[in-house]
Amino acid sequence: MPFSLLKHGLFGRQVPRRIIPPATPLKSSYDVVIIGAGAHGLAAAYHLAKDHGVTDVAVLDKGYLGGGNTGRNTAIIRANYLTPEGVRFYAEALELWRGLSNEFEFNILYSERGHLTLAHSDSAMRTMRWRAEVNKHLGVDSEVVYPDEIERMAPGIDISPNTRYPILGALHHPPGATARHDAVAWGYAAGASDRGVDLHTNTEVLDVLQSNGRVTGVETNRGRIRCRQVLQAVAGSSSVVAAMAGFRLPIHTVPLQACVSLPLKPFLDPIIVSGSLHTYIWQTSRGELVMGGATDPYGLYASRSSLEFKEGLMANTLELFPFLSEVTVLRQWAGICDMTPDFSPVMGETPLENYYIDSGWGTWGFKATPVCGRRMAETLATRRVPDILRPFRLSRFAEFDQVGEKGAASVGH
Ligand code: PYC
Repeated sequence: MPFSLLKHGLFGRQVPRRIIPPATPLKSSYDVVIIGAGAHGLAAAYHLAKDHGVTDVAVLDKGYLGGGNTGRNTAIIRANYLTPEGVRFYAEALELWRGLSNEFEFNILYSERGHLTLAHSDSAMRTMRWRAEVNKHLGVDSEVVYPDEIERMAPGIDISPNTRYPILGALHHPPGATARHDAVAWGYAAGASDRGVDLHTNTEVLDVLQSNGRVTGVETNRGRIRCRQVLQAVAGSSSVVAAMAGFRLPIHTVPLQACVSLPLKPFLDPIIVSGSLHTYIWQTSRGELVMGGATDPYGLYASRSSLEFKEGLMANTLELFPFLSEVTVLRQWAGICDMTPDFSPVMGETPLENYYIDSGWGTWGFKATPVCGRRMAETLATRRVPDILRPFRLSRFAEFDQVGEKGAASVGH
């Protein structure tokens, strides 16, 4: 809980605070242009200003603040990855998540509820043991648990051995959490704007300008902007914008659908994931069930929903929680995922000098927001890629040095 909330509660005085920043005029030049006003771009702007005093920054977005994947993900936070590079990176994110409400003086509804990744086969159990050991080695709390314990944590789950995919065990990750995704974007936006960053919505980048292999600015639907550095943070459109900058990314782009039910009486604390059943589910503080499954099996830049997805997801979810059969689905939507071959992100330098990327976030981008913002800001401000980001460099694909995280994806692919 933010300390300010406690203070206002005790003293009964609360000064109203403007969360969404006011519009500012678009200047013809900035030190830094950030393309994409999702949570990652806004977090980078916030840290540039707060940690490095770099405030001549414009964040541009073709739509509204947090209107892309930031507002379309299912808000799950965890650090129970498979590779040491991945675990180290997401562990830093967890540390930052815990302090964010206080830092913003604004409640992002961060809720540590635990995360269970179910295993339905011997090989899945082996992967869970592997992940638990790598996690613990790096100080991340994860342990393998067995069906009785799973049933205690998730009452109503079917642990009987007679199902299509009996539950043999799970990776239990107590720090697994959720947060209000819009609030995260608003918190970073307000913090960046308070420190002098300009946020320009409805401002679409149409081209990236360059000279002698170096970025010099961007062309937008509102005119040309000159700048010294650019950060591209446009989940779902990474290849399209990179093409404007003149390079290719090893990314294919697919939709990921999700849905939410009408509210139910609270019964489920942890986040439950089943890779074999292609389903994950958690319950919000209002009682709704947030559910999702596998990515759509075709490349597409559209965010429409399908009945086929909903039918498949419900059939699989009911195998885990048969008593939910009368629950009504309230709303369904999709986000657009930039998938990399090794299921790890691409961050850092590009073939175009002073043009940096924060991309390849597939189905795991929200949880990385704070660390990504902090470390991408550091990269731009110091012009040096920090060690924690180095494994995720674009050149790793040409160097045959991939960071294989498919075994830790919560979503079927
Ligand atoms: O990686 O935890 C995850 C996740 C959950 C839903 C989509 N991705």
